[in-house]
Amino acid sequence: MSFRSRLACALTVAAALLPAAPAQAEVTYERVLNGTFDGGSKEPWWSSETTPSRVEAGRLCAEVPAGTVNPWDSMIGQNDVPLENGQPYKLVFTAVATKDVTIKAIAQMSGPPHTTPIAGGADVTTTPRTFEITGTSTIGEAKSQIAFQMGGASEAYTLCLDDISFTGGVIPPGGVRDLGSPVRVNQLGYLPGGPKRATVVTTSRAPLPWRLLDASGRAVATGATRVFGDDAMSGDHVHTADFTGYRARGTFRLAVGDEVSEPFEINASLYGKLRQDALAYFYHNRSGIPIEAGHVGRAYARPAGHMGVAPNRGDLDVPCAPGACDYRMDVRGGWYDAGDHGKYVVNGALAAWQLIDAYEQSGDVRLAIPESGGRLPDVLDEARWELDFLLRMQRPDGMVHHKIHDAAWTGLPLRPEADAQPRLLFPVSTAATLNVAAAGARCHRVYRRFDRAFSARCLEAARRAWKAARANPALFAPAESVGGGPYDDTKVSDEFSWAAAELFAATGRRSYLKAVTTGLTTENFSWKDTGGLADLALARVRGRLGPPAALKLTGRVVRVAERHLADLRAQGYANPFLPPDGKYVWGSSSATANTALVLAYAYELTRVPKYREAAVESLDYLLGRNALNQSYVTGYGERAARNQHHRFWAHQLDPALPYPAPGSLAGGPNSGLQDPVAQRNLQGCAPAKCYIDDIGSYATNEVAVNWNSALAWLTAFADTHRTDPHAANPHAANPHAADPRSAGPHPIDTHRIDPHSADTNER
Ligand code: 9MR
Ligand code: 9MR
Repeated sequence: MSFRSRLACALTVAAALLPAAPAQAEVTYERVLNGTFDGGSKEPWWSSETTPSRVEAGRLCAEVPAGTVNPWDSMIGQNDVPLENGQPYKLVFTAVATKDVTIKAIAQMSGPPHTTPIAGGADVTTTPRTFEITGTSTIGEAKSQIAFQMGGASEAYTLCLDDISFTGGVIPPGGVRDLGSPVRVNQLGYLPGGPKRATVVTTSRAPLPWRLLDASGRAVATGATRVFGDDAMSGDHVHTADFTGYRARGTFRLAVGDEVSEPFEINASLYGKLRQDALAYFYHNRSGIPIEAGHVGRAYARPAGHMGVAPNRGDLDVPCAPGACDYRMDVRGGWYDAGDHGKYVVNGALAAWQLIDAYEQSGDVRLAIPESGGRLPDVLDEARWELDFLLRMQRPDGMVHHKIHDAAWTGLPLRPEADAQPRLLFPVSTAATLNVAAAGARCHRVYRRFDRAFSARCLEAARRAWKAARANPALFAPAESVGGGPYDDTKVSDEFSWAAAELFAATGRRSYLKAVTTGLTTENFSWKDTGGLADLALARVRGRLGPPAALKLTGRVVRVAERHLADLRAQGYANPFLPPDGKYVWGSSSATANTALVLAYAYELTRVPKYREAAVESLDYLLGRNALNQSYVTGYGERAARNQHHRFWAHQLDPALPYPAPGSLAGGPNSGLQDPVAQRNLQGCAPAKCYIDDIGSYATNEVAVNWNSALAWLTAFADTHRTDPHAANPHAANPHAADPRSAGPHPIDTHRIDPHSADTNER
């Protein structure tokens, strides 16, 4: 029932922008979602509290009670169905019941006065019949309701509905979107010593003049666009404008004809704050510790979540899910995965790994966290919060539990400390165990110089995990999951390989190196595919590989980077992520950031400037130079996401709650449209446009630890490579610098550098 509130939708139908309504619609728009119940889900259909319903054999079946009075006392319905005044509609459905009954099928206003422009009766029998009800709407309401009314029955019966379709209207689903200026820029800005390009949406087949305007509106540079042509992922015809040569600081806009971009900065310290905010995300989302106003400000402060204070059941003594095991574990702490309150080892380990790797790559940066100023660098303090949790998920035999989350899905909004659901520990898995082996080994190598005891614990856990995974190589987390995400994965050769590479990097033992069977490919890496991380782990200890193997490794990274560079250049919006099947994935923003990370690695290994430039230019896409003129990062850019799917940062649903904290990366366009808000509003979207800034769209607009770790990594890289590449980095004095085949001394090999000296920021 509470879908009413959950599906609050940000897009309003912009009637004024529509072409004059034709007498007859030229396209038939389906207005209901999930009318066939084929996937087994009933979302977003609801039924009255009196009328329990479920999906059964691909139909929605409801128990209609006896003894209610009004037709609307027993209903099945769907909300947020648009009605346009003057347009004809057709409601079609198949129904069957356990006895002959007459029900009402209607399209109506969902609130008072419940105007009902379309209504009809249906004589339902014990054999399925298909009904068709037509009518013309007399109201224009973007959020009307389809309902089947069964109240007033004298005897209880079961009613089943299937193949429900409601067609009509001329406004495309989701309305006409206002995408703002066709001149698309990085809305945060550009580094003086970095690439500066914009993308212009235009039908023009000839170059157009552009003007770079300073804060007073004066043109400080001019040039002509380059006609790019049709951009496949967005469906836009675009030009690019290149003002890389302009290096002065300030606030600017780019103008093409009368069209002016959002404002942006040219500034060398551009990424300093974002780098910190992207990392602050992790403290904000810690479980098991109060989030203090002193660190985050009053709006974001909250009591500790899941520490056993009612109504929380707490993570201090969590039982196994039925059948999983017969013990309880203390699995407090860690970070919440995303908008939900689950804690998942595979994703958590990847995010912790990425923060540690960011530290190795870019050094430390000051964070507003309770541990700041202690013996660990701040970034490692934050990663340790998760590492401690990961170690708690390990059993004495070395195997690691896959995840811990609520027994049933909770609704939104919900503060962590108010989550009353029982928490459950799910079975151990090979993948989770190997993730702990990998993260544990990395922890050992990087934390050793700061905290030997902790580092030793990490290595011991990693070795124990490795042995346990070898003994149990095929324990897989299932794809079905209630109350939390599945993070299912049935191919673990890649996890074995990554863990082996990290264990080699940590210990230098060749037997681990022999177990590395995967390398970096153009598919990069994700929580599910960690094969490429083996190469990234080895790259950090290249000096230990010996020149031939080091050379081969560089070759692999460069080959993959070349492909990403080509993909970036082949796209009008300069995104290094180009899915081979043309479909944007769940969390595509992180795919962009992690693809850029590979470009950054190629730069570190070769010092060839084009890789650094491409990595930095990738940030343009995330920060507004894209098909939707959308910054996917909260608080950064005039048109920044601010309604990400999050149970506490749920301002869109409850004004007393805060917006997502600045520096939070939205999942981004996702061709899959797996949530009702995306389905309602984005039907037929071009891949790069399948995104909506609505809290209900978890498939396009959630946040997640593994996505923010990617943003943190990339912004730290951009921040430390802000100026001229060969002057900026203290390690750039490599005589073989520009030679990609060079296996000479290299900063990426941490055995040769002091991580602190890589820090060009404060500390
Ligand atoms: O809030 C959940 C989000 O974190 C997950 O990524 C998503 C997919 O598993 O599911 C969200 O929860 C929804 C659930 O799947 C179905 N009922 C509505 C829940 C809240 O929108
Ligand atoms: O990031 C995950 C994505 O790769 C999967 O396709 C999707 C569906 O299983 O789940 C995503 O992870 C979500 C997790 O299941 C629950 N917490 C929120 C995560 C981000 O949406």
